[in-house]
Amino acid sequence: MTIALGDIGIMGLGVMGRSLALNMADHGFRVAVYNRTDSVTRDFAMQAGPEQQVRPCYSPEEFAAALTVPRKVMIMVKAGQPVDAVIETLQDLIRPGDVVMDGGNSHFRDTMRRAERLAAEGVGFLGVGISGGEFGARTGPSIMPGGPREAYEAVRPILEAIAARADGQPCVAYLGPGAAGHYVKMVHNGIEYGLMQLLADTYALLKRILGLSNEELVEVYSSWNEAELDSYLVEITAKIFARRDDITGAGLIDLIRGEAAQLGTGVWTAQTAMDLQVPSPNVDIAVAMRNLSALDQERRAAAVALGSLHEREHRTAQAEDAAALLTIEDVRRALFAGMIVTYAQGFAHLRTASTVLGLDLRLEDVASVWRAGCIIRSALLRDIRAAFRRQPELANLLADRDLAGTIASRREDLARTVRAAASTGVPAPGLMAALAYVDAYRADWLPFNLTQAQRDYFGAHTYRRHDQEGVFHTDWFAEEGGS
Ligand code: NBP
Repeated sequence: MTIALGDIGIMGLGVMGRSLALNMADHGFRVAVYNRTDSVTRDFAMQAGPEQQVRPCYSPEEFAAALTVPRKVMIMVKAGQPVDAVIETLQDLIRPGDVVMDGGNSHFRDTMRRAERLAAEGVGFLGVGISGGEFGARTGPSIMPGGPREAYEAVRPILEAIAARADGQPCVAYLGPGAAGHYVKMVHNGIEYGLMQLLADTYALLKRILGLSNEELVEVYSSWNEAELDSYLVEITAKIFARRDDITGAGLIDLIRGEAAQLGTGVWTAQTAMDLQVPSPNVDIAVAMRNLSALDQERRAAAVALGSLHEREHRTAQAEDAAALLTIEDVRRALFAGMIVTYAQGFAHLRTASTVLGLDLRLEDVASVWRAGCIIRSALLRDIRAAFRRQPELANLLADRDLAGTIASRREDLARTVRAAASTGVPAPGLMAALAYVDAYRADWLPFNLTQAQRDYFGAHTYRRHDQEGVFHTDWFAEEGGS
């Protein structure tokens, strides 16, 4: 009996590889699979069952021979050195015209390097960001591919078939050359960090200032998810507060230690934004707060040394007044403003990166791809997409007519919420960063004439003037010496 050759192959049967293979098979594609550890492949083949169009392979040679030519291969292994190891394995088995995709969270600079290496051998290399976790990969992820256009066209029918759908359209689009796909995925994750920080802030305020119970939090976040805040992260937040522990029957959330871990994409987003000189304080603060959350022992010691303002009995009358003024509705409106600001920073980052790194991104397409399937999907992305459709070259979403109107109408809510947080000592750094960003972004005057003067004072770094063209330096010491 001859076995039909695979339409696509997946190397790496971890959480994501397994789910993508089954998703592809569901859509009628024949999938050859290979995993470094054979037992994983065997277990997966048993789980998939004979009716699935999945063909297990137990050597890279068998895997390469099991694919129709030109081959289409998706690497789905841990990012970093494992991706290079897999490419090394494939090197002698693939031919010019084949397409290799890396579906993991690879750093964009690694993707550039790998693309260059494989292009020299006539192999099309696509860096493909995939978001949605295990469930998304199985049922419809958001897919962010970048690389040679012809390589994308070769795999396009498969990616379009397995992607999530929003308004009937697949959440996948060719995003640009080189590492465009992995860059967009990195910024997606940075925005994810920023949004999660905002949600952590709102949880702290609702719990510690307004005293809401877990049951009340379920109701609040569920109702928020019904309107403009409709988003995956708000939805799962409500579900998390509802979850009871399997072992003790208590609310699970209260048993989880508040030490936030991270895998690196948030840090990469903050680092690259710094490199490109794009302000993205909501990503920066989210990374910083995860780091701070891990300093458990230090924070306990500091609570003794500095005193904790969180408990009611330690609050001043003024703090009580600010707390008494805060409403759930304020927090809701502040969160929505914070979300807009966080997306605005992410898209502004992509706008600059596109120019500097030649990614050739259409931000309308990015917003479109993020509408469903991914972790940062939200109803707001429809408005964001509309904004970039109206003005493809929009520098910052805060300058969009509609979104600017929304932010303007929420500024007071954001300020009231931040005021209550500051007065009571409940940290809400995401909301604070968002407010500062809005106020600084719209400011017609900022105090950096002073900064420039200081730089010139101690380092002769020069400055520019309002009243004359050119670059100036003042001999600051002359006056000191003379007086
Ligand atoms: P898993 O941790 O579930 O699986 C890792 C895979 O990498 C296994 O198949 C493992 O093979 C393979 N691997 C390793 Br580790 N080192 C290898 C090497 N040197 N050579 C060959 N194979 C090697 O990962 P995952 O969660 O499926 O994630 C895969 C990629 O997708 C990562 O880049 C991740 O960041 C990204 N991602 C994950 C999610 C998510 O929700 N999990 C979402 C979006 C993106 P073995 O079985 O032989 O050890």
